[in-house]
Amino acid sequence: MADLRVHRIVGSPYAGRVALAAAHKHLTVAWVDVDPDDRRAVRRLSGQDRVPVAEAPDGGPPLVGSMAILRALDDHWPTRPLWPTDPGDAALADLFARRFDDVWHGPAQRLAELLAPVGHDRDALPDRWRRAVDDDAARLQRWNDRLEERLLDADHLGGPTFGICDVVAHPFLRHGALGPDGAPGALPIVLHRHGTIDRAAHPRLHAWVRRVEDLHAA
Ligand SMILES: N[C@@H](CCC(=O)N[C@@H](CS)C(=O)NCC(=O)O)C(=O)O
Repeated sequence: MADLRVHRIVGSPYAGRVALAAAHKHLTVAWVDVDPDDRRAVRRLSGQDRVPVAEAPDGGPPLVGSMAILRALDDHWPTRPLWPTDPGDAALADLFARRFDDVWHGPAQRLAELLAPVGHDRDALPDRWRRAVDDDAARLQRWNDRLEERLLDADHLGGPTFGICDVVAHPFLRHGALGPDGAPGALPIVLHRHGTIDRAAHPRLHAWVRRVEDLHAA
């Protein structure tokens, strides 16, 4: 029997966070694949439509959203922790995790909403929206530059060891280095084309994507 039962949409980076954390902790997950167009079972289980949703390991109410699931994983299986043990470092890691979705996923989601309807052809957009695309693409590249700087003196985004910052960021950033990789939807395409992590421009970030990928595959 698996350690954890998680409802997900296949290819979702939020479910990817749970998969990565489980791999790190050597836990097994029974995945329940949700049809994006039919959320009735998720609603019955959790009272809302979004996934991932995990059935709580202690028999409590279901855990809704990647961060709630990751926190519960760390509480229930503290070996190979995700959050740093030092409270100050843990607070900074929390801040990173909470802000990541705003500063990184935000621009990528806006790009996906603008570009998917025109087949990812920026030039098919009116002037004003082309400028918005260029601004958000530049934002993603600036964040890649910052993360590259972060890795100048650390192997992982939160410090010397693998942890929650890597878990939060990797499922999104991996597409910048590895391509859409068969994941459905517009987001992976956008992350690949506009959040590109080029080996020459971002060598440390590129190597970090590979390192974390290998951990997941192990
Ligand atoms: N903040 C949530 C976001 C989850 C999320 O947006 N999930 C998407 C699938 S990738 C979803 O279920 N969207 C449903 C909707 O937008 O109605 C998390 O960290 O898990």
